[in-house]
Amino acid sequence: MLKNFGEALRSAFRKIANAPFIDRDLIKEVVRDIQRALIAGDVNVKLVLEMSKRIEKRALEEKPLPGMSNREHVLKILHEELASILGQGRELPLKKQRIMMVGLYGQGKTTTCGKLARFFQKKGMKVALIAADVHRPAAYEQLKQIAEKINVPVYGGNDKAEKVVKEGLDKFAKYDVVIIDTAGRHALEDDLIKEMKKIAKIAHPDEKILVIDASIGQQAGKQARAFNDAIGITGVILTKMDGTAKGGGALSAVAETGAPILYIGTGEHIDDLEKFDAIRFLSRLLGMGDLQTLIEKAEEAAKGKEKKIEETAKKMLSGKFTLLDMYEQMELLSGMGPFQKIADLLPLGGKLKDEDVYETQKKLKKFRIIMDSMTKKELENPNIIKSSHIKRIARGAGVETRDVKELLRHYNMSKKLMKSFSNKKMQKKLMKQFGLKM
Ligand SMILES: Nc1nc2c(ncn2[C@@H]2O[C@H](COP(=O)(O)OP(=O)(O)OP(=O)(O)O)[C@@H](O)[C@H]2O)c(=O)[nH]1
Ligand SMILES: [Mg+2]
Repeated sequence: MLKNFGEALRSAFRKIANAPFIDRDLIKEVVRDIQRALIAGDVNVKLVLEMSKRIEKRALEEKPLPGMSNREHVLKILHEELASILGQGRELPLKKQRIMMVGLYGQGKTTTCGKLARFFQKKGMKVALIAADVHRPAAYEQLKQIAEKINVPVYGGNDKAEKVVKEGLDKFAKYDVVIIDTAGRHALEDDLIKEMKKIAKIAHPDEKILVIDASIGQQAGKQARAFNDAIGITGVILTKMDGTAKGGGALSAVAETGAPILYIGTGEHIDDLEKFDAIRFLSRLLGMGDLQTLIEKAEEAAKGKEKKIEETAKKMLSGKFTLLDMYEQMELLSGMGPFQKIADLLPLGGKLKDEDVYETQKKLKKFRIIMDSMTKKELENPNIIKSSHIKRIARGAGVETRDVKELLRHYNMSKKLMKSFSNKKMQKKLMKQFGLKM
Protein backbone atom coordinates (compact mmCIF):
# COMPACT_ATOMS: atom_id res chain seq x y z
CA MET A 1 0.00 0.00 0.00
CA LEU A 2 2.77 2.38 0.94
CA LYS A 3 4.36 1.62 -2.36
CA ASN A 4 1.19 2.25 -4.32
CA PHE A 5 0.56 5.48 -2.52
CA GLY A 6 4.06 6.65 -3.24
CA GLU A 7 3.87 5.46 -6.83
CA ALA A 8 0.59 7.28 -7.36
CA LEU A 9 1.91 10.56 -6.02
CA ARG A 10 5.14 10.16 -7.91
CA SER A 11 3.33 9.56 -11.16
CA ALA A 12 1.35 12.75 -10.57
CA PHE A 13 4.59 14.67 -10.16
CA ARG A 14 5.99 12.96 -13.23
CA LYS A 15 2.99 13.97 -15.29
CA ILE A 16 3.71 17.58 -14.57
CA ALA A 17 7.37 17.14 -15.30
CA ASN A 18 6.70 15.54 -18.66
CA ALA A 19 3.82 17.57 -19.96
CA PRO A 20 4.64 20.07 -22.68
CA PHE A 21 2.13 22.52 -21.33
CA ILE A 22 0.63 23.03 -17.96
CA ASP A 23 -2.99 23.69 -18.63
CA ARG A 24 -6.29 23.43 -16.85
CA ASP A 25 -6.90 19.85 -18.00
CA LEU A 26 -3.52 18.68 -16.79
CA ILE A 27 -3.90 20.37 -13.45
CA LYS A 28 -7.33 18.82 -12.98
CA GLU A 29 -6.00 15.42 -13.93
CA VAL A 30 -3.06 15.66 -11.57
CA VAL A 31 -5.23 16.89 -8.72
CA ARG A 32 -7.50 13.89 -9.28
CA ASP A 33 -4.46 11.58 -9.18
CA ILE A 34 -3.31 13.09 -5.94
CA GLN A 35 -6.76 12.83 -4.43
CA ARG A 36 -6.83 9.14 -5.21
CA ALA A 37 -3.34 8.63 -3.84
CA LEU A 38 -4.04 10.43 -0.59
CA ILE A 39 -7.33 8.69 0.01
CA ALA A 40 -5.69 5.34 -0.67
CA GLY A 41 -2.94 6.44 1.72
CA ASP A 42 -5.45 6.82 4.53
CA VAL A 43 -5.65 10.54 4.56
CA ASN A 44 -9.00 11.92 5.62
CA VAL A 45 -11.34 12.42 2.65
CA LYS A 46 -12.58 15.83 3.67
CA LEU A 47 -9.04 16.99 4.14
CA VAL A 48 -8.08 15.65 0.74
CA LEU A 49 -10.95 17.42 -0.96
CA GLU A 50 -10.13 20.71 0.73
CA MET A 51 -6.51 20.42 -0.20
CA SER A 52 -7.13 19.45 -3.80
CA LYS A 53 -9.48 22.39 -4.17
CA ARG A 54 -6.74 24.64 -2.87
CA ILE A 55 -4.14 23.14 -5.21
CA GLU A 56 -6.41 23.58 -8.19
CA LYS A 57 -7.33 27.14 -7.32
CA ARG A 58 -3.77 28.16 -6.64
CA ALA A 59 -2.39 26.43 -9.72
CA LEU A 60 -4.95 28.07 -11.96
CA GLU A 61 -5.05 31.51 -10.41
CA GLU A 62 -1.71 32.31 -8.85
CA LYS A 63 0.91 33.78 -11.10
CA PRO A 64 4.33 32.14 -11.06
CA LEU A 65 7.10 34.14 -9.42
CA PRO A 66 9.29 35.98 -11.87
CA GLY A 67 11.80 33.62 -13.43
CA MET A 68 9.78 30.59 -12.47
CA SER A 69 8.15 28.47 -15.13
CA ASN A 70 4.53 27.46 -14.93
CA ARG A 71 5.69 23.94 -14.32
CA GLU A 72 7.95 24.80 -11.42
CA HIS A 73 5.15 26.91 -10.06
CA VAL A 74 2.67 24.04 -10.03
CA LEU A 75 5.20 21.61 -8.58
CA LYS A 76 5.95 24.12 -5.89
CA ILE A 77 2.28 24.50 -5.03
CA LEU A 78 1.79 20.73 -4.87
CA HIS A 79 4.73 20.38 -2.63
CA GLU A 80 3.74 23.25 -0.40
CA GLU A 81 0.20 22.04 0.02
CA LEU A 82 1.26 18.50 0.88
CA ALA A 83 3.83 19.76 3.34
CA SER A 84 1.47 22.34 4.80
CA ILE A 85 -0.88 19.67 6.07
CA LEU A 86 2.00 18.21 7.97
CA GLY A 87 3.14 21.55 9.24
CA GLN A 88 6.67 22.52 10.02
CA GLY A 89 6.94 20.08 12.91
CA ARG A 90 8.29 21.29 16.22
CA GLU A 91 10.96 20.18 18.60
CA LEU A 92 10.38 20.23 22.33
CA PRO A 93 12.11 23.18 23.95
CA LEU A 94 15.05 22.47 26.22
CA LYS A 95 13.59 24.03 29.33
CA LYS A 96 12.19 22.96 32.69
CA GLN A 97 8.89 21.33 31.89
CA ARG A 98 6.29 18.68 32.59
CA ILE A 99 5.26 16.36 29.83
CA MET A 100 2.16 14.19 29.86
CA MET A 101 1.96 11.29 27.44
CA VAL A 102 -1.46 10.07 26.27
CA GLY A 103 -2.76 7.58 23.76
CA LEU A 104 -4.71 4.37 23.31
CA TYR A 105 -3.51 0.85 24.19
CA GLY A 106 -0.19 -0.25 22.86
CA GLN A 107 0.48 2.82 20.75
CA GLY A 108 3.94 3.16 22.23
CA LYS A 109 3.46 5.62 25.13
CA THR A 110 5.68 3.85 27.65
CA THR A 111 8.42 3.15 25.11
CA THR A 112 8.31 6.76 23.95
CA CYS A 113 8.56 8.02 27.55
CA GLY A 114 11.92 6.27 27.69
CA LYS A 115 12.98 7.69 24.34
CA LEU A 116 12.10 11.23 25.37
CA ALA A 117 13.86 10.80 28.70
CA ARG A 118 16.92 9.71 26.81
CA PHE A 119 16.59 12.63 24.41
CA PHE A 120 16.61 15.23 27.21
CA GLN A 121 19.28 13.38 29.11
CA LYS A 122 21.57 13.57 26.10
CA LYS A 123 21.03 17.33 26.08
CA GLY A 124 22.38 17.41 29.61
CA MET A 125 19.05 17.81 31.39
CA LYS A 126 17.93 16.13 34.61
CA VAL A 127 15.00 13.86 33.76
CA ALA A 128 12.55 11.83 35.86
CA LEU A 129 9.58 9.60 35.02
CA ILE A 130 6.22 9.07 36.67
CA ALA A 131 4.35 5.83 36.06
CA ALA A 132 0.72 6.97 36.15
CA ASP A 133 -0.59 3.86 34.41
CA VAL A 134 -1.94 2.27 37.56
CA HIS A 135 -4.34 -0.07 35.80
CA ARG A 136 -2.03 -2.49 34.11
CA PRO A 137 0.03 -4.20 36.85
CA ALA A 138 3.12 -4.60 34.69
CA ALA A 139 3.12 -1.01 33.49
CA TYR A 140 5.20 0.39 36.38
CA GLU A 141 7.66 -2.47 36.02
CA GLN A 142 7.97 -1.85 32.28
CA LEU A 143 8.79 1.82 32.78
CA LYS A 144 11.24 0.95 35.57
CA GLN A 145 13.12 -1.41 33.29
CA ILE A 146 13.39 1.20 30.60
CA ALA A 147 14.47 3.87 33.08
CA GLU A 148 17.10 1.67 34.66
CA LYS A 149 18.89 1.33 31.36
CA ILE A 150 19.42 5.06 31.16
CA ASN A 151 19.72 5.73 34.85
CA VAL A 152 16.62 7.85 35.23
CA PRO A 153 14.48 7.71 38.40
CA VAL A 154 10.86 6.55 38.26
CA TYR A 155 8.05 7.17 40.70
CA GLY A 156 5.05 4.83 40.73
CA GLY A 157 2.62 2.98 42.93
CA ASN A 158 -0.73 1.28 43.27
CA ASP A 159 -2.75 4.32 44.25
CA LYS A 160 -5.06 6.41 42.15
CA ALA A 161 -3.28 7.86 39.15
CA GLU A 162 -3.71 11.48 40.19
CA LYS A 163 -2.27 10.71 43.63
CA VAL A 164 0.77 9.01 42.12
CA VAL A 165 1.27 12.00 39.84
CA LYS A 166 1.03 14.50 42.71
CA GLU A 167 3.53 12.57 44.81
CA GLY A 168 5.84 12.07 41.87
CA LEU A 169 5.84 15.76 41.00
CA ASP A 170 6.67 16.67 44.60
CA LYS A 171 9.47 14.18 44.66
CA PHE A 172 10.91 15.38 41.34
CA ALA A 173 10.34 19.10 41.91
CA LYS A 174 13.99 19.86 41.33
CA TYR A 175 14.21 17.95 38.07
CA ASP A 176 14.31 19.73 34.71
CA VAL A 177 12.00 17.47 32.82
CA VAL A 178 9.32 15.23 34.33
CA ILE A 179 7.57 12.85 31.97
CA ILE A 180 4.27 11.27 32.98
CA ASP A 181 3.28 7.97 31.42
CA THR A 182 -0.48 7.35 31.48
CA ALA A 183 -2.74 4.36 30.90
CA GLY A 184 -4.19 3.40 27.58
CA ARG A 185 -7.61 2.01 26.70
CA HIS A 186 -9.06 0.19 23.75
CA ALA A 187 -11.17 3.18 23.00
CA LEU A 188 -11.51 6.60 24.42
CA GLU A 189 -13.85 5.72 27.28
CA ASP A 190 -15.35 8.07 29.81
CA ASP A 191 -13.27 6.87 32.75
CA LEU A 192 -10.08 7.29 30.76
CA ILE A 193 -11.06 10.83 29.84
CA LYS A 194 -11.93 11.60 33.45
CA GLU A 195 -8.61 10.25 34.63
CA MET A 196 -6.68 12.14 31.98
CA LYS A 197 -8.43 15.35 32.94
CA LYS A 198 -7.64 14.83 36.61
CA ILE A 199 -3.98 14.17 35.88
CA ALA A 200 -3.78 17.19 33.63
CA LYS A 201 -5.38 19.37 36.30
CA ILE A 202 -2.87 18.31 38.93
CA ALA A 203 0.20 18.25 36.74
CA HIS A 204 -0.42 21.38 34.63
CA PRO A 205 1.71 19.79 31.92
CA ASP A 206 3.55 22.11 29.53
CA GLU A 207 3.16 19.46 26.88
CA LYS A 208 0.35 17.00 26.32
CA ILE A 209 1.66 14.60 23.76
CA LEU A 210 -0.51 12.18 21.86
CA VAL A 211 1.28 8.99 20.91
CA ILE A 212 -0.06 7.37 17.78
CA ASP A 213 0.98 4.16 16.08
CA ALA A 214 1.64 5.05 12.45
CA SER A 215 -0.13 1.92 11.26
CA ILE A 216 -3.59 2.86 12.51
CA GLY A 217 -4.11 4.94 9.42
CA GLN A 218 -7.39 6.74 8.96
CA GLN A 219 -8.43 6.28 12.60
CA ALA A 220 -5.61 8.58 13.62
CA GLY A 221 -7.69 11.61 12.77
CA LYS A 222 -10.65 10.50 14.86
CA GLN A 223 -8.45 9.55 17.80
CA ALA A 224 -6.52 12.77 17.67
CA ARG A 225 -9.70 14.81 17.64
CA ALA A 226 -11.12 12.93 20.65
CA PHE A 227 -7.97 13.39 22.72
CA ASN A 228 -7.72 17.00 21.65
CA ASP A 229 -11.30 17.68 22.67
CA ALA A 230 -10.70 15.99 26.02
CA ILE A 231 -7.48 17.61 27.19
CA GLY A 232 -5.99 19.63 24.35
CA ILE A 233 -3.02 18.18 22.54
CA THR A 234 0.18 20.16 22.10
CA GLY A 235 1.97 17.69 19.89
CA VAL A 236 1.92 14.27 18.29
CA ILE A 237 4.54 11.57 18.28
CA LEU A 238 4.12 9.00 15.58
CA THR A 239 5.51 5.59 16.50
CA LYS A 240 6.44 2.45 14.58
CA MET A 241 7.46 4.34 11.48
CA ASP A 242 10.05 1.61 11.00
CA GLY A 243 7.32 -0.85 10.09
CA THR A 244 5.19 -1.09 7.01
CA ALA A 245 2.99 1.73 8.23
CA LYS A 246 1.60 4.13 5.71
CA GLY A 247 1.86 7.07 8.03
CA GLY A 248 -0.83 8.77 6.00
CA GLY A 249 -2.92 8.92 9.15
CA ALA A 250 -0.48 11.44 10.46
CA LEU A 251 -1.73 13.91 7.91
CA SER A 252 -5.24 13.47 9.26
CA ALA A 253 -4.16 13.63 12.89
CA VAL A 254 -2.33 16.88 12.39
CA ALA A 255 -5.12 18.38 10.39
CA GLU A 256 -7.73 17.44 13.00
CA THR A 257 -5.86 18.84 15.99
CA GLY A 258 -3.67 21.52 14.51
CA ALA A 259 -1.02 20.08 16.81
CA PRO A 260 2.32 19.55 15.12
CA ILE A 261 4.17 16.27 14.88
CA LEU A 262 7.12 16.43 17.24
CA TYR A 263 9.05 13.24 16.64
CA ILE A 264 8.71 9.89 15.01
CA GLY A 265 9.56 6.56 16.57
CA THR A 266 11.57 4.38 14.25
CA GLY A 267 12.20 1.27 16.33
CA GLU A 268 11.90 -0.39 19.71
CA HIS A 269 15.28 0.78 20.91
CA ILE A 270 15.54 3.76 23.25
CA ASP A 271 17.48 5.81 20.72
CA ASP A 272 15.01 5.22 17.91
CA LEU A 273 13.49 8.67 18.00
CA GLU A 274 13.86 11.12 15.15
CA LYS A 275 13.07 14.76 14.77
CA PHE A 276 10.06 15.18 12.52
CA ASP A 277 10.79 16.69 9.16
CA ALA A 278 7.82 17.24 6.86
CA ILE A 279 9.83 16.93 3.68
CA ARG A 280 11.53 13.74 4.78
CA PHE A 281 8.28 12.37 6.05
CA LEU A 282 6.61 13.04 2.72
CA SER A 283 9.50 11.36 0.99
CA ARG A 284 9.03 8.34 3.19
CA LEU A 285 5.33 8.41 2.50
CA LEU A 286 6.08 8.70 -1.17
CA GLY A 287 8.44 5.77 -0.89
CA MET A 288 11.41 7.55 -2.33
CA GLY A 289 14.69 8.79 -1.12
CA ASP A 290 14.16 12.44 -1.42
CA LEU A 291 11.22 14.37 -2.73
CA GLN A 292 13.33 17.45 -3.08
CA THR A 293 15.57 15.66 -5.54
CA LEU A 294 12.58 14.56 -7.56
CA ILE A 295 11.32 18.11 -7.75
CA GLU A 296 14.71 19.36 -8.78
CA LYS A 297 14.91 16.67 -11.43
CA ALA A 298 11.47 17.50 -12.70
CA GLU A 299 12.42 21.13 -12.92
CA GLU A 300 15.56 20.29 -14.84
CA ALA A 301 13.75 17.98 -17.22
CA ALA A 302 11.08 20.56 -17.73
CA LYS A 303 13.62 23.22 -18.51
CA GLY A 304 15.16 21.00 -21.17
CA LYS A 305 11.81 20.34 -22.75
CA GLU A 306 10.68 23.91 -22.61
CA LYS A 307 13.86 25.01 -24.25
CA LYS A 308 13.28 22.59 -27.10
CA ILE A 309 9.75 23.81 -27.60
CA GLU A 310 10.97 27.36 -27.47
CA GLU A 311 13.66 26.67 -30.05
CA THR A 312 11.22 24.98 -32.36
CA ALA A 313 8.74 27.77 -31.94
CA LYS A 314 11.34 30.40 -32.71
CA LYS A 315 12.47 28.51 -35.78
CA MET A 316 8.92 28.16 -36.95
CA LEU A 317 8.48 31.87 -36.62
CA SER A 318 11.79 32.85 -38.14
CA GLY A 319 10.85 31.66 -41.60
CA LYS A 320 13.85 29.35 -41.75
CA PHE A 321 12.11 26.07 -41.96
CA THR A 322 13.87 22.84 -42.88
CA LEU A 323 12.57 19.32 -43.30
CA LEU A 324 13.98 18.53 -39.89
CA ASP A 325 12.01 21.40 -38.41
CA MET A 326 8.90 20.11 -40.02
CA TYR A 327 9.58 16.70 -38.61
CA GLU A 328 10.12 18.12 -35.15
CA GLN A 329 6.95 20.12 -35.43
CA MET A 330 4.99 17.03 -36.42
CA GLU A 331 6.55 15.13 -33.60
CA LEU A 332 5.53 17.76 -31.12
CA LEU A 333 2.07 17.93 -32.57
CA SER A 334 1.50 14.21 -32.45
CA GLY A 335 3.17 13.41 -29.18
CA MET A 336 1.81 16.13 -27.04
CA GLY A 337 -1.83 16.68 -26.39
CA PRO A 338 -1.72 20.30 -25.34
CA PHE A 339 0.03 21.16 -28.57
CA GLN A 340 -3.53 21.31 -29.71
CA LYS A 341 -3.23 24.95 -28.90
CA ILE A 342 -1.07 25.39 -31.94
CA ALA A 343 -3.32 23.28 -34.06
CA ASP A 344 -6.18 25.52 -33.01
CA LEU A 345 -4.27 28.51 -34.21
CA LEU A 346 -3.35 27.10 -37.57
CA PRO A 347 -5.18 28.69 -40.49
CA LEU A 348 -6.53 25.28 -41.39
CA GLY A 349 -8.29 25.47 -38.07
CA GLY A 350 -8.00 21.76 -37.58
CA LYS A 351 -8.06 20.21 -34.17
CA LEU A 352 -5.98 17.10 -33.85
CA LYS A 353 -8.26 14.25 -32.98
CA ASP A 354 -6.98 10.97 -31.62
CA GLU A 355 -7.14 9.29 -35.02
CA ASP A 356 -5.29 12.22 -36.55
CA VAL A 357 -2.59 11.83 -33.97
CA TYR A 358 -2.37 8.17 -34.78
CA GLU A 359 -2.17 8.87 -38.51
CA THR A 360 0.45 11.53 -37.90
CA GLN A 361 2.53 9.16 -35.90
CA LYS A 362 2.32 6.53 -38.62
CA LYS A 363 3.34 9.09 -41.17
CA LEU A 364 6.13 10.29 -38.96
CA LYS A 365 7.69 6.85 -38.90
CA LYS A 366 7.71 6.70 -42.67
CA PHE A 367 8.98 10.26 -43.00
CA ARG A 368 11.81 9.48 -40.62
CA ILE A 369 12.93 6.55 -42.76
CA ILE A 370 12.79 8.66 -45.89
CA MET A 371 14.65 11.53 -44.30
CA ASP A 372 17.35 9.15 -43.19
CA SER A 373 18.26 8.48 -46.78
CA MET A 374 18.51 12.15 -47.67
CA THR A 375 21.69 14.18 -47.65
CA LYS A 376 22.20 17.01 -45.18
CA LYS A 377 21.84 19.52 -48.01
CA GLU A 378 18.55 18.01 -49.09
CA LEU A 379 17.23 18.10 -45.54
CA GLU A 380 18.12 21.74 -45.14
CA ASN A 381 16.81 22.81 -48.48
CA PRO A 382 14.31 20.35 -49.91
CA ASN A 383 13.74 22.59 -52.94
CA ILE A 384 16.89 21.23 -54.53
CA ILE A 385 15.41 17.74 -54.66
CA LYS A 386 14.83 16.74 -58.29
CA SER A 387 12.95 13.70 -59.55
CA SER A 388 16.20 11.76 -59.99
CA HIS A 389 16.91 12.42 -56.32
CA ILE A 390 13.46 11.26 -55.40
CA LYS A 391 14.08 7.88 -57.02
CA ARG A 392 17.37 7.52 -55.18
CA ILE A 393 15.84 8.50 -51.86
CA ALA A 394 12.89 6.13 -52.32
CA ARG A 395 15.20 3.27 -53.17
CA GLY A 396 17.39 4.01 -50.17
CA ALA A 397 14.43 4.13 -47.83
CA GLY A 398 12.69 1.12 -49.35
CA VAL A 399 9.54 3.14 -50.11
CA GLU A 400 7.63 4.25 -53.21
CA THR A 401 8.50 7.52 -54.94
CA ARG A 402 5.01 8.77 -54.10
CA ASP A 403 5.87 8.48 -50.42
CA VAL A 404 8.83 10.78 -50.93
CA LYS A 405 6.64 13.14 -52.90
CA GLU A 406 4.10 13.15 -50.11
CA LEU A 407 6.79 14.15 -47.64
CA LEU A 408 7.83 17.02 -49.90
CA ARG A 409 4.25 18.09 -50.38
CA HIS A 410 3.76 18.05 -46.65
CA TYR A 411 6.84 20.15 -46.23
CA ASN A 412 5.72 22.76 -48.73
CA MET A 413 2.34 22.94 -47.05
CA SER A 414 3.84 23.40 -43.65
CA LYS A 415 6.18 26.01 -44.96
CA LYS A 416 3.30 27.97 -46.40
CA LEU A 417 1.59 27.71 -43.06
CA MET A 418 4.65 28.98 -41.33
CA LYS A 419 4.76 31.91 -43.71
CA SER A 420 1.31 32.90 -42.63
CA PHE A 421 2.74 33.29 -39.17
CA SER A 422 4.95 36.11 -40.36
CA ASN A 423 1.85 38.12 -39.60
CA LYS A 424 2.78 39.95 -36.38
CA LYS A 425 -0.56 39.53 -34.69
CA MET A 426 -0.52 35.83 -35.37
CA GLN A 427 3.01 35.57 -34.03
CA LYS A 428 2.11 37.30 -30.84
CA LYS A 429 -0.75 34.93 -30.32
CA LEU A 430 1.43 31.93 -30.96
CA MET A 431 4.23 33.16 -28.74
CA LYS A 432 1.74 33.63 -25.98
CA GLN A 433 0.56 30.08 -26.40
CA PHE A 434 4.15 28.95 -26.10
CA GLY A 435 4.57 31.06 -23.03
CA LEU A 436 7.37 32.92 -24.78
CA LYS A 437 8.17 36.58 -24.61
CA MET A 438 8.62 38.52 -27.83
N1 LIG B 1 9.05 -1.22 15.91
C1 LIG B 1 8.66 -0.34 16.82
N2 LIG B 1 8.03 -0.76 17.91
C2 LIG B 1 7.64 0.14 18.83
C3 LIG B 1 7.87 1.53 18.65
N3 LIG B 1 7.35 2.17 19.72
C4 LIG B 1 6.84 1.22 20.51
N4 LIG B 1 6.99 -0.01 19.99
C5 LIG B 1 6.55 -1.30 20.51
O1 LIG B 1 5.14 -1.28 20.64
C6 LIG B 1 4.72 -2.07 21.73
C7 LIG B 1 3.83 -1.25 22.65
O2 LIG B 1 4.57 -0.20 23.20
P1 LIG B 1 4.27 0.44 24.61
O3 LIG B 1 5.26 1.53 24.80
O4 LIG B 1 4.17 -0.58 25.66
O5 LIG B 1 2.85 1.04 24.32
P2 LIG B 1 1.86 1.74 25.35
O6 LIG B 1 1.14 2.80 24.58
O7 LIG B 1 2.60 2.19 26.54
O8 LIG B 1 0.88 0.57 25.68
P3 LIG B 1 -0.15 0.48 26.92
O9 LIG B 1 0.57 1.02 28.09
O10 LIG B 1 -0.46 -0.97 27.02
O11 LIG B 1 -1.34 1.27 26.52
C8 LIG B 1 6.00 -2.53 22.42
O12 LIG B 1 6.28 -3.83 22.01
C9 LIG B 1 7.06 -1.58 21.90
O13 LIG B 1 8.33 -2.17 21.85
C10 LIG B 1 8.54 1.96 17.45
O14 LIG B 1 8.77 3.15 17.17
N5 LIG B 1 8.91 0.98 16.57
MG1 LIG C 1 2.27 1.81 28.53
